[in-house]
Amino acid sequence: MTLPELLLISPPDYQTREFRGAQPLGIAYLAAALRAAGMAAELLDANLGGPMPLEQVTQQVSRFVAGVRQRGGRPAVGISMVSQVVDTVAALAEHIKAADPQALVIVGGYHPTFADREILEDYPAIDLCVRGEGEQTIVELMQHWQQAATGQPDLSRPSVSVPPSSSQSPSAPCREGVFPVDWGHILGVTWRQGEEIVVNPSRPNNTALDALPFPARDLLPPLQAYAPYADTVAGKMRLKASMISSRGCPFHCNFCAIIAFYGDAGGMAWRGRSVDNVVAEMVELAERDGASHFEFQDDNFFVQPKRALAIVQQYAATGRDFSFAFLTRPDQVVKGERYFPALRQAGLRYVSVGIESGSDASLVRMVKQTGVEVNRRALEILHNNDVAAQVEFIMFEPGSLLEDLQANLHFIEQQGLFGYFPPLVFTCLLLMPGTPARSQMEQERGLTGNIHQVLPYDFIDPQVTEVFQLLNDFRRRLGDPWYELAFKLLDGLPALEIGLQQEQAAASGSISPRHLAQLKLEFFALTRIPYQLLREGLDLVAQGQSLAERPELLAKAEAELAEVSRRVQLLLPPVS
Ligand code: B12
Ligand code: SF4
Repeated sequence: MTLPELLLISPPDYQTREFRGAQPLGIAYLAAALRAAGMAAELLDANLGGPMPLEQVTQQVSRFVAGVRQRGGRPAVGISMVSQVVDTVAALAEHIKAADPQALVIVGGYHPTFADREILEDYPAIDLCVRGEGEQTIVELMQHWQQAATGQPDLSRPSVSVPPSSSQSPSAPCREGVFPVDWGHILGVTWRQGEEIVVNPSRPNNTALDALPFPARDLLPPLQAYAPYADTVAGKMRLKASMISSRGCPFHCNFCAIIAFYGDAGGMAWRGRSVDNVVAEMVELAERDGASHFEFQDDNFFVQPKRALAIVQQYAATGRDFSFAFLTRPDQVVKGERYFPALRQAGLRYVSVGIESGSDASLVRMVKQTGVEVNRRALEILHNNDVAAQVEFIMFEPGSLLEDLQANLHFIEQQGLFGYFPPLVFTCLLLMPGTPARSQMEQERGLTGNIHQVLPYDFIDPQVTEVFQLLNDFRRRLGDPWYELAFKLLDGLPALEIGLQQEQAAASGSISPRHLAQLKLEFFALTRIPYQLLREGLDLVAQGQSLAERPELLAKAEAELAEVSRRVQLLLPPVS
């Protein structure tokens, strides 16, 4: 195996408050593919334990680049890029080029798939964009990079070159100062040829997912370094492993980037790994890494309920103790109702379910192809089967009217979600690059904006704007202390509960059940605050009052936050 010449980075995300950290599987899949092809890579997860300061990331990158140079190699750095981290990645790329102008800077993932040309136009420090799935592309890129650097013939290069999709002249060296390489034969790559940007044809979606090596998790920090799952059903903390058992989704929600991500390459929208292949990875994760909670991060794990059940039942047949969770849609929960008793029996603890709205009109506008009644049934089925629902919600969307907000809040109240954390009331449809909603707003409203940013829009109903503003003010003024306390309790309570269960088993009760019950009530008192604010704001606006003239609403929320914080401080010491 050659020495590592490539550093793959999952860059720090300073924007997303709810970002809690999990092993970044994208770069781990790339490293595994490289390893299978006889090449090595180093991985850097810059979100472990919170976003790493940029200075620290650049120090690590500088060390890597200098190390490769010392060995006489030519460094390359690959960075994952969702639309949230464009500025950070641009700064990082500039740093890399400043340290070594001939280092190769590659970006891949969602944003480069939708904004490849614009990235190369706007960020000269980035050399290449990889569109779509990256395993085969990164292998071909690194083979070609190494061959080009050493002057050896490139064996990965096809004898007949693939016709480019955009107009371009035959291969010519890259612009000055950058090591000249012709990338014209590699599918799924957008690159610079002199002053021209060349968009190579897309790489078809991988339909043989079983052939992919399992993600190279050994190159990432161990599972112990990430937040565990507090399984209060089994009364134990479990090491949690994320997994991807399938790719793509056959639906078309207009706020989702999945379709454009895989659609660019054409081919099947949804592709699943075989049951045997998924179970083999679970066994490896259990044996090598000690995982006993599996979170299936597939876009939509429940497209084939029979397959989903077969995976967990086959794994259960190995005799291992485990729990699991997955992401899906409410209509699939309803269609797959009969599978839930067996899924629960196998260890299902929670399902992340795309409820999105309590308003049928909003659901239609978001092309969700569900309905409020389906949403209600899905939550009922989960509840009846003792499976927790992780609710995905979009409180505000471009077409929201006051009545849609009323319907949303009514649904939240009816379903016992008043106080749900992370807060449903702050959620807003983001016109992210690659989403049909963004293209629709560009066409219908003539909106234009920087592709590297979420496209701003106005609500059509000015009363909705007023309510939105009130919640934004809450987040701006009180967000930091409110989130800090909420996360402290969210993380602490299940651990305390398990501690209590275990201590009771050992007949020594240093944690009082009364304290725990009080803390749970305080958590609820805390998380209700923004919901209550929305309720009061909505009622006033519906009565025709202006929220700009009601500063006491926020003052009341602030006082409640201070009061809950004070009570929590009094409760925490005896149990911490
Ligand atoms: C798990 C997950 C998370 C986790 C992240 C955990 C982690 N450490 O990775 C959490 C819950 C924290 C999260 C948060 C957010 N997420 Co998220 N998330 C996902 C999810 C469900 C799975 C990601 C995954 O592991 N995929 C599997 C791997 C194998 O695929 P991959 O990462 O895309 O990598 C492949 C290619 O993209 C490519 N590639 C990727 N990086 C690179 C780099 C190079 C150099 C190359 C060559 C190739 C390459 O090759 C890889 C292998 O084929 C995806 C949807 C999905 N199923 O993909 C959404 C998704 C990525 N998330 C999305 C969003 C919007 C967010 C948030 C902004 C949500 C929010 N508003 O808070 C935040 C952003 C945080 C952040 N900076 O990532 C969007 C991205 C859309 C966009 N335009 O960027 C997606 C697509 C969901 C969607 N339906 O739209 N997310
Ligand atoms: S069901 Fe989920 S993954 Fe599928 S298109 Fe809708 S939001 Fe995207």
